[in-house]
Amino acid sequence: MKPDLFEAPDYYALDDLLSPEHLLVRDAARAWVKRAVSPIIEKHAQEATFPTEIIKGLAEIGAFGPYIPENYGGAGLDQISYGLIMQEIERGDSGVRSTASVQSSLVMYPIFTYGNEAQRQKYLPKLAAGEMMGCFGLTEPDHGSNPSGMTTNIKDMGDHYLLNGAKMWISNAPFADIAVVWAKNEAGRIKGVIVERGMEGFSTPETHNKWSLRASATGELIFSDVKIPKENILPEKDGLGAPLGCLDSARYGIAWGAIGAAMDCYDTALRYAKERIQFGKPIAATQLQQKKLAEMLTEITKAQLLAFRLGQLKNQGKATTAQISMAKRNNVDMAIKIAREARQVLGGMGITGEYSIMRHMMNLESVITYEGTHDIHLLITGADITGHPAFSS
Ligand code: TGC
Ligand code: FAD
Repeated sequence: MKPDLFEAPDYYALDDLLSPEHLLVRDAARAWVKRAVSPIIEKHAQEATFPTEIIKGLAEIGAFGPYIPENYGGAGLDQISYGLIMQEIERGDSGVRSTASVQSSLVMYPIFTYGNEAQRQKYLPKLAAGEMMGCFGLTEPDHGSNPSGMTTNIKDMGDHYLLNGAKMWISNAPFADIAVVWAKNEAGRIKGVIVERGMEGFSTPETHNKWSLRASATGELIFSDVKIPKENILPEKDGLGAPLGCLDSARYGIAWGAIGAAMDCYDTALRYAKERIQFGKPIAATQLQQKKLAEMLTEITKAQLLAFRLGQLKNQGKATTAQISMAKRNNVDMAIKIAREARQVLGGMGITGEYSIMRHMMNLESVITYEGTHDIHLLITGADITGHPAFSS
């Protein structure tokens, strides 16, 4: 792979709106990605292996629980810093950002928000340090966009629960030490359960043959009469709103993350277009390539402003689920379109692993599907503005 010469576009001087702390956090993450992710990521993607060697570095840049308070091991940062970290990591690879998103928003967030003090003390510091890794099980083979139909269940056996069922498409599952799993109790109420590796009847087979997120480990969670101690139930919230609350946080991070992937594609295409000579001049001097590049930068700039304003609202506790959906949907769609255009700017070279663009493009096919598909986010906006949810008849 070519050396990482990335320079971030900032056409509307967004850096002027960032605090010294935001800039410090962003620049540290940016430098770490150049140093630790760019040199190794293409090989991992080609070989479909998860880069375990970066876990410690992710913890060190504060990517595990950026907004979790410091007394639980988190970085105690605000939501814009969280977004900037996700942007920089996804600039390197969406799969690496996935690992950070899952650990922070889908494992640490529910334990912090819906857990009791003993659960927070037991899990959060280790998760923040990367000494323990987690995954999040909501999706099932027959219930993806519609998680309320889940059949994974817990049965009260007096001094413990019995967990049965299966989850699929679970990021980090093959190596996670714990899983935050959503299951229905006998009353049909959705509860959060912390399942630990090693519990009898719990297995995590890996999902192979992915053409997307190849440097992220994906798997199933299978529960066959798993004995769950009562203290492993998240006590403070139940119902579908509990996992959906986690998704709000993760989707917000993706709205920023996608900008990183798009920036990397744009920057690569711009550099290539200036260097590549055809018909006696750089292709950057042709109107058609300028149209592509100018439109990419316009869309990135709009996405940056959307994410920044959403971050302000999130910091004030005012961001709604529908606003988050709009940003996730818009920014991922923007990124995937830019990846496709940028790939064309590089001609044949665009399909090789010498450049990051094709990897980003394939990764973004997962990003546009997970955490709510492109269609589902449109329907969330539609329901919000019309008052008529159109998910089911
Ligand atoms: P609906 O009737 O709308 O809501 C059910 C209950 O939940 C409440 N609620 C929320 N609460 C907190 N935060 C939110 N964001 C909430 N949204 C809704 C709601 O008020 C209601 O409460 P109550 O008390 O009235 O019961 O639910 P629905 O069944 O109609 O579904 C709505 C829909 C389709 C939008 C939802 O199910 C959905 O978002 N589906 C998409 C599923 C999804 O995003 N799955 C993601 C799985 S995790 C993942 O992909 C990780 S990828 C990780 C990585 O690698 O980065
Ligand atoms: P389906 O729900 O079957 O949807 C198929 C198509 O139908 C989509 O285009 C969808 O938009 C459309 N559709 C569905 N309902 C409607 C409707 N009412 N109206 C119109 N169109 C509709 N899940 C987890 O729980 N944890 C994870 O860590 C996790 N990681 C993932 C990692 C990867 C690489 C991938 C690919 C997925 C991951 N997921 C995870 C699962 C992901 O959230 C689901 O794939 C996603 O929610 C969509 O569910 P589905 O694949 O079952 O598609």
